[in-house]
Amino acid sequence: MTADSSISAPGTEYAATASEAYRAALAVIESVEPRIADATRKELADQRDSLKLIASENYASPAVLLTMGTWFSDKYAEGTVGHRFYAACQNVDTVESLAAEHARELFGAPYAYAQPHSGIDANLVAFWAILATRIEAPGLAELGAKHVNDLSEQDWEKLRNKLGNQRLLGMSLDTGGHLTHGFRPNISGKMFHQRSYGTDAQTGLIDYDAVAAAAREFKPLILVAGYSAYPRRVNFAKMREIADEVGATLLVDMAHFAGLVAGKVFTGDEDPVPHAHVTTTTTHKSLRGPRGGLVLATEEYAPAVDKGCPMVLGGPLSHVMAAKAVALAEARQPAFREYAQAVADNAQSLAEGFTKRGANLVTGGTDNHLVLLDVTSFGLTGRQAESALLDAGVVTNRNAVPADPNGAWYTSGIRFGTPALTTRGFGAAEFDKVAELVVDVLSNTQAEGSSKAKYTIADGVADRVHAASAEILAANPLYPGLTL
Ligand code: DSN
Repeated sequence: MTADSSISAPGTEYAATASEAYRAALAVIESVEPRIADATRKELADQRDSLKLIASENYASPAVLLTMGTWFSDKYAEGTVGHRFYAACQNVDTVESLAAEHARELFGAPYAYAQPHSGIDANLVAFWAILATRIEAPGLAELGAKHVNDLSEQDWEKLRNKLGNQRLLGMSLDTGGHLTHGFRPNISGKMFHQRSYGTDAQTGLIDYDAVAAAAREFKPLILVAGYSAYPRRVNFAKMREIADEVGATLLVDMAHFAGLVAGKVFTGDEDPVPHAHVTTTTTHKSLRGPRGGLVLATEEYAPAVDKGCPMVLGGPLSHVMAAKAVALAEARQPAFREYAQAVADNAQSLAEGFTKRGANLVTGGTDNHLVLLDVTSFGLTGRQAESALLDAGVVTNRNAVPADPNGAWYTSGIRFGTPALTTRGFGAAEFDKVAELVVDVLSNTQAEGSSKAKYTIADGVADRVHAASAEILAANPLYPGLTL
């Protein structure tokens, strides 16, 4: 199946009105700090002129972007809908209720929490909601207390030690897991005793028997599924079976692929929401909303998630919650399903484009929105490949591959994602061309001596690739009709 390159960018129908709004906004900013107005114009020009292939980025619609620039930014609203620590939150209540309602309807979740400011915040809320439900609440009941403030210093210290002495099993960073899934440099690795499951050394795929064996041995309180750089789908029904067998809570972090869940590309066992106890996501990646986070939960965990503020969060970003509501409303439109399917189809096309040109992909391909290219066959590190591609106007990010000999800084891989360019209207043919351009750059780039960072690109290659990509970018404009 190939993508339909007629998928139209959101906001085209009101581009003239959005242009007026942006021109007015930039004129106002110009009068106060012209350098910010300049940088804002330049950012749009740069995004318009480059091949954005960062798997975690997208282009939100003008409606979503404009929603963030309002007076909701000025309002404090700690607490939750109808139960705030501040007065005059009636309009924030409307916004937060709508964001949650759209999220519940879109994902078929019993409960949604729209306050997290980011993915890490969403995961922190989830961790503490699970700890509150499974450790704190029974601990209080055992001590005959209703609230932590009713405990003696000694009892509170015991309970605190218990809360800080729990186990978490998640996917390893080098096989595609995320920093917040228990890695020591991140707070998740400091809060929990952590262990990782990886992927099969031959196939690169998750080995569910190995995950089950690790879970039986380690007995985690929380089993985390989800990834940032694994180019394959996950069977969440199997993950839930494993969690149930060892008494773990299944937390799925769908930050990367929420758009494919919303667009019904991932259904049945591949849809995490009916299987997970708690599901977290960002809203700005394949979901194409504002930068932010979201937590979905079963009835069991909902009351604790609803206390995300004050448990973990401060005042919610009400202007961003409003933009989440707008983006989620967009994602409920039939056009979003076409978009999500095109994201997945385009990733196939990109992967096939690489493979037929002899490039080496982790797991041999993809069945989600991302492709992980092992660049060692080009004699390069990920760092060198990322920089050379950027010189040619191709924006990607370097990424570790499983058991990466070059570590997490230099890496041996480049991660590519299709959500952003699919929003611009790229289809299968354009993604095949992207593969050709990437291979052109990498096969004409040489590492300098033993350096893991320095490189040389053959003369004329960057210009050739710039020119070829300018043609496809012009045929698929970003924000068509939007003029500043
Ligand atoms: N920074 C995100 C990504 O690129 O995958 C994850 O936090």
